[in-house]
Amino acid sequence: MPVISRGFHGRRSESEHKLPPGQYETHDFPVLSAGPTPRVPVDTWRFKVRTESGTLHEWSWADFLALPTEKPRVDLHCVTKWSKFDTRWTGVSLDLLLADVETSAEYALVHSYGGYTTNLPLEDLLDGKAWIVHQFEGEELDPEHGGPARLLVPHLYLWKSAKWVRGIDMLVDDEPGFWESAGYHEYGDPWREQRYQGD
Ligand SMILES: Nc1nc2c(c(=O)[nH]1)N[C@H]1C(S)=C(S)[C@@H](COP(=O)(O)O)O[C@H]1N2
Ligand SMILES: [Mo]
Repeated sequence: MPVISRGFHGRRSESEHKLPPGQYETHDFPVLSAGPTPRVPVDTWRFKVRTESGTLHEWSWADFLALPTEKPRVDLHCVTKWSKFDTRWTGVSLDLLLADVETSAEYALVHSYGGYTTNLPLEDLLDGKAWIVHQFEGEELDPEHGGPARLLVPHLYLWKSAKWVRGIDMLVDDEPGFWESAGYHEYGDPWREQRYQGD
């Protein structure tokens, strides 16, 4: 184990402080998709929350657009080691979307159009930590980046931010999603470098 870190010898730049261990900064916006980009017309788009008792809460695109928005400015951290600082989004907080959802479940399984899934503790979607976003840098979200709408959970590695989101199931028992079943960490905190199972 090295006892002297590189940062010890000089002042760290502002952006180095924002970089979790093992990450580098990029100014690009890479596209990482496990399959083809689904094209989801907004007139058939639905966002559905299902509780552990089977109660369904459903939003059409018009319902979704009628909700008050927030404009999170956040840093993104991908498990493939790029980080992108100060990205600007527009969307609806999960606090608002889940406000009337009665559940005692502790886990969420997020579903996307195209079949992708990812799991996380329900509390990681609450308290101002997660949004369903439909704009990036003031423009409609590109299909490649998850348009018409994606989940944004910036405090976890970006694979948790499901693109083309279509719903969230509340689960009493945790269930791994797509990458979590393939050996990625079940939680994925970039600051603790939780890339793979056992990290
Ligand atoms: N539906 C869906 N969401 C997804 C993915 C995917 O393959 N399908 N890839 C994840 C991964 S691994 C990353 S790093 C980010 C990439 O988002 P971007 O393509 O907008 O950079 O989306 C995440 N969300
Ligand atoms: Mo990723």
